[in-house]
Amino acid sequence: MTPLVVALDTNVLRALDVAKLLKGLTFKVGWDLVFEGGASIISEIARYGNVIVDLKLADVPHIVERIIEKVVSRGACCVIVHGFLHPSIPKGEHVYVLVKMTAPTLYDEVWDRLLEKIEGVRGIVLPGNQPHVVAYARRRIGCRYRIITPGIGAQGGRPGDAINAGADFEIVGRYVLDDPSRAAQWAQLKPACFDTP
Ligand code: BMP
Repeated sequence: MTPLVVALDTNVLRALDVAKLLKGLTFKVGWDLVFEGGASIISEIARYGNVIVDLKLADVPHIVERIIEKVVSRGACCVIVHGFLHPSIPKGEHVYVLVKMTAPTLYDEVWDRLLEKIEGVRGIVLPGNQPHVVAYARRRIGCRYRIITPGIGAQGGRPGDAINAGADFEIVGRYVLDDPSRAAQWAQLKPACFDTP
């Protein structure tokens, strides 16, 4: 499977067009699209490929768990949850934990400690515009969890650099939305450990 997640941060019609055009890839649906299209946009996009829902959840466990259940029942494989919730992050195969962001945040001071504590989830989100961070994390966690990485293209990361550093999938929004034919740049790349998102 192509190790690319297309972040559909755009309007509903454009998102559906891009998903149709790039059928079979993985798509990320976030607040922007959910506010535009309602929660049903998740199942609409899921007709064209795997869907990761990125609401960057940050609430008490029973609320986060209820939202995960609703999102998964609409056809998403998984959901991104804020890592600062640790140790109250719900576990499970549907959960991706945000460990460090592409922009400067307080995660920069704790991400390596947080990394050591993550367990029982599907994977983690790390900044693809910082391949050294990805390489460090992959060395630490081995192939226990997936690593998916935004920050490619518009935020400075080069296509393939995070995958070569140990990521499984790169998350790309504007660079691919501006010209969907650029998705071909990921066709020959191989994920470090997992070939499903
Ligand atoms: P773009 O490729 O257009 O910069 O979009 C990046 C996408 O990845 C956005 O959907 C954004 O919410 C997400 N993202 C990010 O940019 N940095 C992070 O640290 C975590 C993210 O989920």
